[in-house]
Amino acid sequence: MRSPKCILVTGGAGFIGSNYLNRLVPRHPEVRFVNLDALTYAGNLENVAGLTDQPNYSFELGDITDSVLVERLFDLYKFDAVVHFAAESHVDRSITDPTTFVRTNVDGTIVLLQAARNNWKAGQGLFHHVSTDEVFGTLGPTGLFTLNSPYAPRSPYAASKASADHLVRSFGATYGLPYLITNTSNNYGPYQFPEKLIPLVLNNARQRIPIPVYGKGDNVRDWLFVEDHCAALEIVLFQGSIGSTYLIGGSQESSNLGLVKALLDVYDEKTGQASGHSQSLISFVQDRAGHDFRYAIDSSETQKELGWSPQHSLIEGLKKTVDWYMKHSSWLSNILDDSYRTYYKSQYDNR
Ligand code: NAD
Ligand code: TDX
Repeated sequence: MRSPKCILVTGGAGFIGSNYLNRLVPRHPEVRFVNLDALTYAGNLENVAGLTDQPNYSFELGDITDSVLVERLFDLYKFDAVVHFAAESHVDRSITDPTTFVRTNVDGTIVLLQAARNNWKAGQGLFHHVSTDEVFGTLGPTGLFTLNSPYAPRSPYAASKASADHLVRSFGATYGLPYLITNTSNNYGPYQFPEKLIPLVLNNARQRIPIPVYGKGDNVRDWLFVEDHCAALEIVLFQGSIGSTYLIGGSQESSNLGLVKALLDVYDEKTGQASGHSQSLISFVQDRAGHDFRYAIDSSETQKELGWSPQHSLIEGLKKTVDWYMKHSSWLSNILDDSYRTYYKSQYDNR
């Protein structure tokens, strides 16, 4: 069991990073957590508002591509670990603006790696890089991503994350940087920005506007409730074997259409509507360019080594998610500003 004293957590005001901090900060009072986040459209201080009074938590506003800032923070806090969530994370945005993805996901990662290299002797410190199963590309109707799957990213987002994974491993081999990499399937749950499928469906259902399903809705994703993901990341941080890659998935596959229908059933039930009431909002729209057909991940080795397994079935996770969004309608309303409306129009008008 390792015992880091001061951890730089990047992107901790985003969806997964905030769920991670909300879980770990109160559970590990002996560890100081410093959340470095640029508060892009996806970052939101409301997500970590409950942590501001915690003595072992601080927030630093800043960009991971700013090497002067990152070096200053290493100097100030003497980090002995980095947990790296910060990224541009939405595939559709990477299709319209790939350059921003390379800047944050590749350039930002190397700035952090260089700071770790400059501040830690070989074999010291820990760099935990949080990555995605999209680096492995797309699957056909059968089979699973495994640790032997070749890298074959197909979207600019996936390519930028794959580059970051390679850079992390190269720093391990070249400079002796102790690292861990986790590649995870689609997350969902509290605090997810309503550009991703599940919160977008809930937001549109709430507003009674069309729910866009790409193509025929037959693409498949493996869904993981974010609390289960964060539980795995916590074990990886304290117990993961240096130089290892852990695949983390929910083993809860669904076609997009099946998922949207199941989610709307939960939504209708919880809002007291007749069964099937919201299904008429489903609208099939032009497919995503280069749309990966299927993701599914074999996390059996991770489960065996870490003694972790996902605790939520898809339906349980969807129920908790709907409850959360219903209780936090002001969180959602605060996000639905002009920039969201502009984004939504650019993605979905005339699609
Ligand atoms: P998100 O988009 O919700 O949050 C990203 C956070 O990073 C935001 O708080 C944002 O302000 C911050 N950020 C962006 N650019 C930054 C910069 N240049 N400097 C500092 N901060 C910056 O993302 P998420 O869904 O929480 O994903 C977190 C990580 O997990 C990402 O690395 C993503 O690739 C990975 N991941 C996500 C999923 C998923 O389903 N969401 C699945 C697997 C892996
Ligand atoms: O409006 C939509 N309609 C639709 O049919 C949206 C936003 C999505 N989709 C489809 C595309 C995908 O097949 O739903 C599926 C899920 O889409 P997203 O929520 O955008 O996620 P995905 O593209 O699968 O990528 C996600 O999982 C892996 C995250 O965004 C990544 O950050 C993560 O690495």
